[in-house]
Amino acid sequence: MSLNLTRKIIKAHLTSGEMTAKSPISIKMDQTLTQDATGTMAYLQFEALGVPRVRTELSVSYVDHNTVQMDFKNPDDHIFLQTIADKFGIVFSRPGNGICHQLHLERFAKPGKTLIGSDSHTPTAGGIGSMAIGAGGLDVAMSMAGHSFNLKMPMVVKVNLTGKLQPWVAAKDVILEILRRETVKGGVGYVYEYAGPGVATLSVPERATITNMGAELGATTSIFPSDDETRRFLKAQGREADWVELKADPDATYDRVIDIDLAQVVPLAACPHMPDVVKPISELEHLNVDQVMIGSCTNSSYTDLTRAAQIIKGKTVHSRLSLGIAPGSRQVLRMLADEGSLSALIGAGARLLESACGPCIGMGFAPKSDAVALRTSNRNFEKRSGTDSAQVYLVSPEVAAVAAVEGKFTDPRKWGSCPEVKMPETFTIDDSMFIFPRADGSKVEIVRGPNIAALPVKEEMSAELKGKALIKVGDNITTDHIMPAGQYLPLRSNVPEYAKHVFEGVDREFYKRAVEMKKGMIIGGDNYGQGSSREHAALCPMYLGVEAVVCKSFARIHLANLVNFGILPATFKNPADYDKIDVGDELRIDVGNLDGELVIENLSKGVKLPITHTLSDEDKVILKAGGRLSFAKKQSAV
Ligand code: MIC
Ligand code: SF4
Repeated sequence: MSLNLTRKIIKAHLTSGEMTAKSPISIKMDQTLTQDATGTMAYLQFEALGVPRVRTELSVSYVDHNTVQMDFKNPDDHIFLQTIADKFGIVFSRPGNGICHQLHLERFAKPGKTLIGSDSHTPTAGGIGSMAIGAGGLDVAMSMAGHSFNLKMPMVVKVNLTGKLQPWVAAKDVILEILRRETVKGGVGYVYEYAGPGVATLSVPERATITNMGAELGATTSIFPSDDETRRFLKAQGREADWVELKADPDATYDRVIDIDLAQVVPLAACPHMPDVVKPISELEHLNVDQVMIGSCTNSSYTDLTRAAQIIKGKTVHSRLSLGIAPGSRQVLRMLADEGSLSALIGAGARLLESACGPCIGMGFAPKSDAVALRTSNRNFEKRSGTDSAQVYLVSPEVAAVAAVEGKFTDPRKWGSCPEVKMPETFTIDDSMFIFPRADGSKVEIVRGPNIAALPVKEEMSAELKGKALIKVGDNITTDHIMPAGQYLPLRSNVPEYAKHVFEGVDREFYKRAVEMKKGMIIGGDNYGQGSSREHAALCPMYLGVEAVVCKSFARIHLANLVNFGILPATFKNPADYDKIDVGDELRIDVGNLDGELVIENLSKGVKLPITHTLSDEDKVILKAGGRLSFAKKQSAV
């Protein structure tokens, strides 16, 4: 039977289940990655599983999110992560080495391999033909311990690329065009598989920009074939031996097809405050710009920054704004320095930021009040930049660089000839900021500073969930709304402290109310929990006594995280019933039989509303046990 690429890789890694759309399957994960903001919790959970050493082909722990060291908390996390990596056989990427997704693409990702990462942009590695999936830290911990990863068999969208990008049009514009058509929830349950003659015209970093932002579609992952271009990239990284050819069978079938003629794509921007609010730059030219940021895991590659350098070389950044640059890795930074591009950027007045996530996650370089900020990153959720009133637009490095000089949105196609940047034949390879683990780590002592708090655990689920509606939110609520990052990132390994900020940006009284009411439920709209993989958006509400989230629909990773932490994820059978619950209403769900018909009873209003779920049999057992960790521990005890 002829197969598309997604089904081929899944088939080669399938450990249980049928490859029928939406049915539960398990796949073996070859590689794992974590970053520091999700990693501390993932490794605490891995430790609790009691496995002496990781059971993957490769596991890497990156430090890239919490690099602003305002006090002991972040450096304490770093040394905890370093020692735990050494003990359990994990490669450790030291702070300063770069952003996890850029680094993984450069040094470790392999075509045809599976990768699970505790970060929603793990699909960046799909640019090299890896089946790379973002998940909560606990799922990554389970994979490190040798367990298969559970998911619903995805449907596959073929993105048929034809033609070639015009000058000044970038890979970023391609994914923005797809977001414009598909929306931030259009990809839930799908893998976006790229095919067609246009694929060969895109370099691996360009492909990775597209697969990276596939996360914004809500997709399970995105993937490109592995072809001669992939081989050239791997060869330039000194890794030609990692190359294998991979493509769909010629008569493979797909669940949907999208056609994109690359030649028709124009420079675009995602406007405040969602990645799918997309407009052509030509319609935004009336807007002055107050800040420009080139970096993040989406557009911080060698070619991205070299092109930006060529655009602004010899000019000065407009007096109205600040330009920040954050090269994605040490490799990128060194090559920029060695080839003179760094000097061109600094000469034009760019402010050099660390090779880390930084401003993308509200860690420094916040815009001024009401600022129009142009960023090459992937998320422009309200308040994420650290400034509540900022208006963040997501654009290509080309558009960003031109705006940095002009001081306003400018269609770059008016700007003369677009600089040509060739992919290097050889990248500067220097792995000295990776620490490779010793063969036997059993004697290594794990260093735990005071910021590493104990793991909270939940008791078994009772047969009846009862409590008040603690909050009622609308559609497309992100995990940034639920569990803000930015200034609170240093609290990631300290749940009791971090939990004080649940829903803070939406409703300042949430924490107080949840503590007073002890138990409760969350009522949500469509695509609840979209965005990041942070499991704290489930773990901290669980810590505050949230027992169920009832909404119109869920984002994939958050749904899995709720199950992992013993919170019932249910959806209204009739979406209009959302209107029949208000904050403060007394609610009840009988969960004695999760296989039967479920209702949420609004005791305050005297109505019974039918609800449903998509839980697998295993999920039901996990929920009953109080979450995946309690379940796994029970299993290993028998
Ligand atoms: C993000 O971009 O929101 C993050 C920070 O990288 C998250 C992970 C986290 O919250 O630590 C993600 O995308 O998963
Ligand atoms: Fe880091 Fe931003 Fe990428 Fe998340 S989206 S991994 S915060 S650079």
